[in-house]
Amino acid sequence: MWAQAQPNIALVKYWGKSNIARNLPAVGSLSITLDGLYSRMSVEILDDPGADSLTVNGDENTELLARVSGCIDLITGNERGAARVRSETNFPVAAGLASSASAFAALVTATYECVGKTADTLTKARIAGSVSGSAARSLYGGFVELSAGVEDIDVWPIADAQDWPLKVVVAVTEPEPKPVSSGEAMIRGAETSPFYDSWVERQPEDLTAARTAVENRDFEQLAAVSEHNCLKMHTVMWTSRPPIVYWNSATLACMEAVRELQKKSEPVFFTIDAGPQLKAVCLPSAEETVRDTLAGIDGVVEIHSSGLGLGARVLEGS
Ligand code: 2P0
Repeated sequence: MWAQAQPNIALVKYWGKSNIARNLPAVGSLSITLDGLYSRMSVEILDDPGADSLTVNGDENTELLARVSGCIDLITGNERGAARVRSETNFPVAAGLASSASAFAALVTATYECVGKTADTLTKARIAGSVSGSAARSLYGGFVELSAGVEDIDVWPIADAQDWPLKVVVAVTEPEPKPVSSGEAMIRGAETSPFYDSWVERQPEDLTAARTAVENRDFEQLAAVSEHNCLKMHTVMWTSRPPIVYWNSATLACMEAVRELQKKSEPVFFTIDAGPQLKAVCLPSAEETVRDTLAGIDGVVEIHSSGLGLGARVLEGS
């Protein structure tokens, strides 16, 4: 039995933790769940205790194993048999493409199914989010908002994928894993960037602007607030000590290309996460032009095009 979840791309970003031990985000966020990329997870729990194992696309993976085991324990308790976990993805992992979001959303869904327990989506989202903050959003499809409470997060969908069928073109400029994990980078930013406090303080106004833009299907407003929020997050990263710069020259060339398309009135904007890949969000009418333009840039090694999709789910009959 397999469960599937897709990555989500935050337009208003999660960056910073209010409680590191519980992995509670310091700010709310707003994202879109993709449909073209996926993580699939299969969980089997043996009768006998022993070491858990994890394979990712057929290869043994020890790096993620502790987080995977801990995540399963949150659902089953730790007095359980050894878990055999298999993961399949159709995109590069740990390279700023939100692979941990889709992986942990799929893992929580697969684990509940495996042990025959039921829970509502918010409960699953909170468990996924306690392991990887962004994973909470991949439990839901379409447009998703997460609010950062003092005790726990709240997550809910604000529009379905088909309500506003945006497209996302991902330009991969470096498929290798990133040098600094987002978790570590966030903690460094909170401790050292002079802009961190104002980042946290100003987040509610960006969330309101983005939510209103989604409600009104106002692409220009969504573009303006998303680019602004992305650049503010990267400002916190750049001004951390030591600095964290995930971009490379191709990332900048992609950004410039998006600016040029905007000058020609193409409905497109960019966002960039904790990695050097650029995500161009556009209306369907611009998808082909955006894809062709980004594919032609030196240093772009892969292009993925995607619509918006559903939240995490069990793949029936698998
Ligand atoms: C986001 N990112 O909102 C932001 C934008 C990256 C940049 O959420 O530490 O891997 O495991 O909770 O979930 C990446 O964060 O971080 C992330 P942890 P996660 O999508």
